This record gives sequence, C-alpha cells and structure tokens, in this order.
Amino acid sequence: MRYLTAGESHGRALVVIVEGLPAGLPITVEAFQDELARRRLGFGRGPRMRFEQDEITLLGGIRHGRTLGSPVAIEIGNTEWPKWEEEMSPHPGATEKPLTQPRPGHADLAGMQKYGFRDARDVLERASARETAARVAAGTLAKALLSHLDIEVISHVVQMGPVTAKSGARPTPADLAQVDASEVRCFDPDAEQAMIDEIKAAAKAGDSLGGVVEVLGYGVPVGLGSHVHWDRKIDALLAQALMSIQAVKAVEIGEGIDVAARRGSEAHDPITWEADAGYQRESDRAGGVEGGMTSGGLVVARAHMKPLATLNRPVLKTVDVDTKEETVSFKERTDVTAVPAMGVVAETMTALVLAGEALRKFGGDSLPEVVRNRDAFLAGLA
Ligand code: EPS
Repeated sequence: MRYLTAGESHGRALVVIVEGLPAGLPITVEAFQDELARRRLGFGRGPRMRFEQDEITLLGGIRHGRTLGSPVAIEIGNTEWPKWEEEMSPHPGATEKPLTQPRPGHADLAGMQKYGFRDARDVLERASARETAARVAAGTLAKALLSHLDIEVISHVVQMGPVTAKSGARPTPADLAQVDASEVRCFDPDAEQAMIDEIKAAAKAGDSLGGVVEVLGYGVPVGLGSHVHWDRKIDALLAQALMSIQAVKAVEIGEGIDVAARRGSEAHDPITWEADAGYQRESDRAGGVEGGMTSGGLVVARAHMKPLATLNRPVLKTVDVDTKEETVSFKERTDVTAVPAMGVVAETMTALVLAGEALRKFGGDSLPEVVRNRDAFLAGLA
C-alpha cells in the first residue's frame, strides 16, 4: 500500500491517492468526515479551525460504499479558497506581498535557499500542517482495514509544555470518546486543567507550546515487520512515519528512553505461556516490538512535538533576506499549540504503517482474502 498527498495550505484543495488497498472494504464519506473532525479538535488551535470545514469529495476507487481495489482518490476542498485565489493562483503572475523575514525554527529559510525562492510563502504553504488533513483521509482507510483485522489505534496527550499526565493510565479503545471529549485529549483529569491553563498562559504571552502524544495499537498480531533487513523493521517504519509529522522532533517506542539507563535484567519483558492464550509478556517495556517485529503485545509509541515555530508575538532574531538586516519574523496566523490534533495525525501515521505491514504479511486482493490469510497465520502459531 502506498499513498501520495498534494496541495498547499491555502490552495484550492488537498488531494491524496491511496493505492494497494484490497477490494470490498466498506467505507463511507462520513467515516472520513468524522476522522477529519477529530483532527480539528483541541484547545489552543487558531481561528481557522473554527470557521473552516473539510469538504470531502471521493473522486475514485470507491463504489456503492466499498473499495474497488483501484487507487482511492480523495479531495479535501479549502473553504477559504475564494480569499486566497489571487495570492495562490497557479497562473503566471507575482505576489505583491513577498514574505522575506523567515521564522526561526520553521522551514522558511532552508526551503528558500534550497529551492531558490524569494518569498517564504513558496515554502510555508506546503510545510504547513494543513497537509496532515490529507494524511488523515488516507488513515481513515487504513483504520477501516485494520478494524477488520481486530486492530485499533488510539492516542492521548501525555504532556503539554511542562505539564505531564501523572497517572500513567492508558485509555483503551472503549475510552476513546472520553479522550476526544477532553479539550486537550488528555486521559488524566487531574492534568487536563493544568494543561489548559498552560495553553492560556502561553496564548497570553503570544507564545507557543509543544508536548508529547502516546499512540497505542491494540490487537496487533505477532509478526508485522521483520528482523531481516533494516528497512523492514517496524519500529524504524513507525519512527519515520511519526517523525514526518510537522514539528515532531523525537519518537520513542515503548520505554526506549528509560531503558537505556537500566540494567538488562530490568529492561526486558519476561515471556510466559498459557494453554488458552499462547505466549505472553509479563510487562510491556518494549512497546510491543522486538527485533523489528510486532510481538503480539500492545504497541506503544510516543511522539514529541516542539513548540510551533510561528509565534503570535515574534521575538526571536531573524534576517530580512532582501536587506540582510536584523529583524523579527513576519506575522502569520497560527495555533498556540497543535499537540491534541497531532495525536490524531500520529494515530493516522501508525495506522498507515500497521495497515501497510498487515497487507505485506496477509496480502490479498479482496478483504475476505486478507482476513482468511490472517486467520490461517494465527491458527498456525504454536
Ligand atoms: C498552520 C497555521 C494555521 C493552522 C494550520 C497550520 O493556518 P492558518 O494560517 O491558515 O490559520 O490553522 O492548520 C490547518 C489549516 C489545518 O487544517 O490543520 C501552520 O502554520 O502550519
């Protein structure tokens, strides 16, 4: 399974094409709308999230509510397009307002240098996290496929700026509605209000906030990914997928960071066996991945997001690329934080990796064939 996205943040539309899905997967336009709506949630997002809708058009690959096995093409229209039609026109012309004061920490300057642009908008329009809406549309298909393999991927916010969720409690798929009902998508009610207060304080200061999201993969069978080659290891695939999310700067699988400081006897998950349940692990330090393969346990990954580089009160030094004089960056509408939304995108990226690897292992041209292959593999496990 592969997918490509295209489109600029304030362009006419985003598009995504997903190729390699089996035929016969039930899917509705509402499923896409529900996932896209979840991505728009979260305290600390800018005004655009309130007035903009994600206008979905299914262009190909789906007939009468089922995939055809052909590429699925989806368009997400930009309801703000009339306001941007001139500025973002594909026709020859020039902008009257080039952005020449790049934001520190953003793609602006390196992108201008790399591509030979004089206007930071030529970079920022594609660097923007708006692009993740197209990924979430692709992820909706991945989640739909996984649901037929009894796999569910959920997420929750475990840190907002310096405020951490202390309880360590992990939501199950049954708790997802509760997580989504939290304005910061936090499962720890004690931390929730402190997170909201932190966002309010950062907003008042014209500043931005990062944080950490935990993604949980329930029902993932043993054997996705492989130890045999570096580019087939599922932890490596998850790391790339999560790291590719705008503003994510670190990814952790299981207790990957903590175990580096422990002795081996306290770092691994003891193996047990029971007649009715087969092999088990007594703990889940490895995050459900051993040797680049899923172990059959809960898959746990954490994505760490830096504070957004766009500041409502720009204070960091930069240089005007025209005059080379010291200045502060241009002002661009932004969010105080996008950590809650990033959780939904992290689910999406995890689901896309798991769905891709599930198809590689259990592949078939129709959904019943994929499910049969999965069942046969599980039945053959000793
Ligand atoms: C973004 C800045 C804001 C966000 C945008 C990402 O956009 P605007 O400047 O148009 O208000 O709203 O996120 C989305 C539009 C989205 O759909 O997630 C940025 O600088 O990356």
